[in-house]
Amino acid sequence: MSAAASGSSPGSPPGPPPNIVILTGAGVSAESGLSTFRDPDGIWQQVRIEDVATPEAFARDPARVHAFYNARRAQLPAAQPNAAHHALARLEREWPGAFLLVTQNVDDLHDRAGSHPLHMHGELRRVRCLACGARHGWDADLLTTTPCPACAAASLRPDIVWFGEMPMGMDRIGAALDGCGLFVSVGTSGNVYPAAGFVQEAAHAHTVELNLEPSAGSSLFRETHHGPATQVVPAFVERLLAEWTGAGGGGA
Ligand code: BJW
Repeated sequence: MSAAASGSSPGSPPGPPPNIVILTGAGVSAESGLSTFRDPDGIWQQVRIEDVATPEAFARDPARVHAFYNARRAQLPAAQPNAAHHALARLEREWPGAFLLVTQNVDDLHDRAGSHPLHMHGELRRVRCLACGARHGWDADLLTTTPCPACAAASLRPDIVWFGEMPMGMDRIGAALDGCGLFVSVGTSGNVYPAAGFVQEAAHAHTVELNLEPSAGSSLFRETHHGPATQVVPAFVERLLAEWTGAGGGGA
């Protein structure tokens, strides 16, 4: 967002910094080696949503669902945060206004880069007990026989939001969208709701899409930059910080 776009004249102070909401999707982790969902080599080309990502699939064949998430959890240690994750962590650290990073991703790469994301679709490294409701950090494989550390029932499920389930943190996200002056969507195809509707909820704000290619809702954004996340995100963050804080220069 340029000072001109915010309403101030060239050369004048840009005014108070806008509150920011960033939404990320699988594209931000693609260059870290984690597959996206809907690209030609994406996860939904290998497995059917109906077999692994619905409550009905888990009720029908929990071992199949556990195997899918065990395999994805096991990929995490070898994946490293990339320049886009690091740039967003820097923005969170240095931004003088309110800032919320909302991610649809269930990986932990934002967290490992130093961000404090709201994981609206859950986390691979957490499980939840259907018997007692307790949540636990989890790095091992999960089996249908694994006992809950709190109540010992063999009723654990991945702490993931499947189709038909309510995403997490919706009240906090709604309030942040209402109060934001800048909404930025990074690496998401805009196919899955409610996240795909955030750009319309933030229509009062300056809205920016950073994605490899135009997303399903690209025309809804006021500003778009297309290219790999490791290039377009650091460049965007650099410009934003330089404009609003004078702190360009690529601090890590
Ligand atoms: C790059 C790049 C690079 C590549 N650099 N970019 C009919 C109409 C409207 C809605 C519905 C409907 N029928 C059902 C619904 C609701 C449903 C839904 O949206 N369905 C649609 C498919 C139509 N949604 C739900 O059920 C949600 N719950 C819900 O709606 O509750 C009710 C409610 C109502 C009102 C308010 C609030 C709630 C739950 C959705 C759960 C989604 N779960 C998944 C799987 C679980 C997690 C997991 O296993 O990992 O979450 S689906 C999957 O898609 C995953 C992702 O988080 C999500 C989004 O995918 P994402 O991140 O956009 O990935 P891709 O692959 O689609 O796109 C990647 C992008 O990156 C592409 O654009 C590439 O170009 C780009 N890219 N490389 C930059 N290097």
